[in-house]
Amino acid sequence: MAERKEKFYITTPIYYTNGLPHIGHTYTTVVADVLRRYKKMRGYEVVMTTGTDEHGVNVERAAKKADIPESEFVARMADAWRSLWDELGLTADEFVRTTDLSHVRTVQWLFKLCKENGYVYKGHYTGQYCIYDNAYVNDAKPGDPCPDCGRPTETVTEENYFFKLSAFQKPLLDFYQKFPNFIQPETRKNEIVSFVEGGLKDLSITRTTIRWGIPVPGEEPHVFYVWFDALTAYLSAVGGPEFEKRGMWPADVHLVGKDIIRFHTVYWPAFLMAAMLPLPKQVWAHGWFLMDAAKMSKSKGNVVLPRPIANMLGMDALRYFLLRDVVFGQDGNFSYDALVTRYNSDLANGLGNLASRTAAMLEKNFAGKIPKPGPRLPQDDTLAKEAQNAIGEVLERYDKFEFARALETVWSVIAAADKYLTTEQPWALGTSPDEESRKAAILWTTAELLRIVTVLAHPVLPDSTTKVWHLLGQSTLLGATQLDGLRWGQLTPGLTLGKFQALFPRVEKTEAIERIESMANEELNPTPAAAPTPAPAASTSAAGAAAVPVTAPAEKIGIDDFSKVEMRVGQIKTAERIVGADKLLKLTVDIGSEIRQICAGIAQFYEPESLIGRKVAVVVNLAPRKLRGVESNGMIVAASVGPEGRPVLAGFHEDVEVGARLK
Ligand code: ME8
Repeated sequence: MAERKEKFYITTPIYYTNGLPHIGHTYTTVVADVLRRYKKMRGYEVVMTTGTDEHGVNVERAAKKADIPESEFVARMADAWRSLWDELGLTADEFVRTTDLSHVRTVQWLFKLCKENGYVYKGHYTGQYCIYDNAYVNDAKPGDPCPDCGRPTETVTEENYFFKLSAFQKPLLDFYQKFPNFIQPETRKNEIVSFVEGGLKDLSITRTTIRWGIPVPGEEPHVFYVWFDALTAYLSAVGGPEFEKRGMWPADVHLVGKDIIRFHTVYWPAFLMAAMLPLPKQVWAHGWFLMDAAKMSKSKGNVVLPRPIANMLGMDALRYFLLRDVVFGQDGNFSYDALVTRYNSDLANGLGNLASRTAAMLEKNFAGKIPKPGPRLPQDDTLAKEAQNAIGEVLERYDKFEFARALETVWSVIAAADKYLTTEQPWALGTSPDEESRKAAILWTTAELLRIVTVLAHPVLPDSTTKVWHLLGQSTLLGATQLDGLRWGQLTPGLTLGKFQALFPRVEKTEAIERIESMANEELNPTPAAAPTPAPAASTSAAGAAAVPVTAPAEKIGIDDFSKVEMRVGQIKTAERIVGADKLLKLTVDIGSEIRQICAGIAQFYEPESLIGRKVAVVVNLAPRKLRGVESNGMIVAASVGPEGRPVLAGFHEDVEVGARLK
């Protein structure tokens, strides 16, 4: 029987459902995804989990405001979180919802174990509570603000079940000492150790003032207090009471933001110690992404959204920026300017340019095949050594969660290759046998370096490296490549290059930022006119309009209504594709009185060049709007054909004058 691989279990926090993911949540989830891919490439059996934290007062209030039952409210929110993660390629192996029955059972089971072992008792508690952060504020007096969010705390007195946290001061301190890597980074560890040394108070773990929570069996109206409920999700995700069967618990790393480190390094191990269950191996607390020096938060309204960035620059670009620009563990400022600068310099000019140059030279000189290298010169060996050394260095850095430094090393190899090409100038060599042989050595060396870089960068840039992998003629699954077997010299001569696919088209900074911001604005303040993904409707429609499936005959309208729509004959002057919007073409259209810029959702069916000069029907009095961040001033009319709604532009069989009105 094959031996079971060593396991690695990674978690992200389970996120609150009172809003949608911003860059901060995306950061933690991206890091988890990078680790998941990396550990697989190191031969581990990996499970990564995320999920939603769905109980508590905030949800009760939000559901009431939305006038829907709590269960429906959280179901919608959980769907939205899950589908955004899917869209961004951040699909976890398990997605836990705290309203899942399996989770409910796990929480009740954990409570029973803690109670049976004598660590739970009933008492009364009065304290200042922040309902936004779901936490009592220790030592706060009535009227004091919450130190985290600054909003007023509320005085709460109630009968609670208490957890004897005070009994765990010494066991926790011993544990931190025995496992010095449990809390990362080191600075956070010192903080937690002094907090625990300062003494621990018992903790209220049930509430009677909240309805929307997991019931304490036989003790209604007690429901579990959020942290006892939420933290247990890590165990529910991998089997709950039957965790041994699945073999994934304990977690190898809980990834969290520094805001919730105390819950993870004090409460959580104490609960598990009380229940005599295995403890997680590590809690890694990263810093915050700040916007204008303040923590990004939904309540402050200073959030950056991931989707517009992914739409404009690609998800790989966002992943790269998040990991490259900030030292993992420290706070970092988010700026679109820095994002786009990195994109152009490191991705478009760096990796993208090296891949396209190499492919073009191989195409031209070796009919699109990897050549057999001629005799090596010392400079080839120097580059080879640099790439080979980078392998060990990058793995070490990934292992230490030094993502920025790992990428820095990979990019130093890319820079060395650029320099090598500039010095060796393969394009200046002629066609004599010696020169051909030298060319082969140079281009094989460059392609081999590109292969190494591709494998090393894969955990961070999964999509673009997969394209480069196929470009290099590799037929294996890149994500299954084992990093431990990666060596210089494994690129087989004779392989035929795959199709070149654009990786990171250069973008103009101001325009890119404007479009990202505009898309974010559309997402935060949706208007019916601003359809996020234009798709043709199921009947005659305007290309570029939102899909409105026609299920019943349209309501009859009078001529007055019809005459409100001003349609004119237009002639397309220019047409181009839009970076970051696969379905849209940007057109300029002469409508007689002026030239208009109009976006049309026809890019998958019409080549831009084929449209120049074509006469089309244009709705000219439609309010201007932005599609994928590009201004569109009017709408081109098209029929929508077949099940996939292929747009067919409406046109004229006789010559018509530009600007003529359609009636
Ligand atoms: O705390 N910068 O959920 P939450 C970096 N449900 N990371 C950030 C961030 C920022 N500006 N904002 C949020 C909860 N995060 C609880 C957790 S776990 C058992 C229960 C990330 O929706 C970071 O990982 O407030 C932080 O810890 C988490 O989102 C908080 O998410």
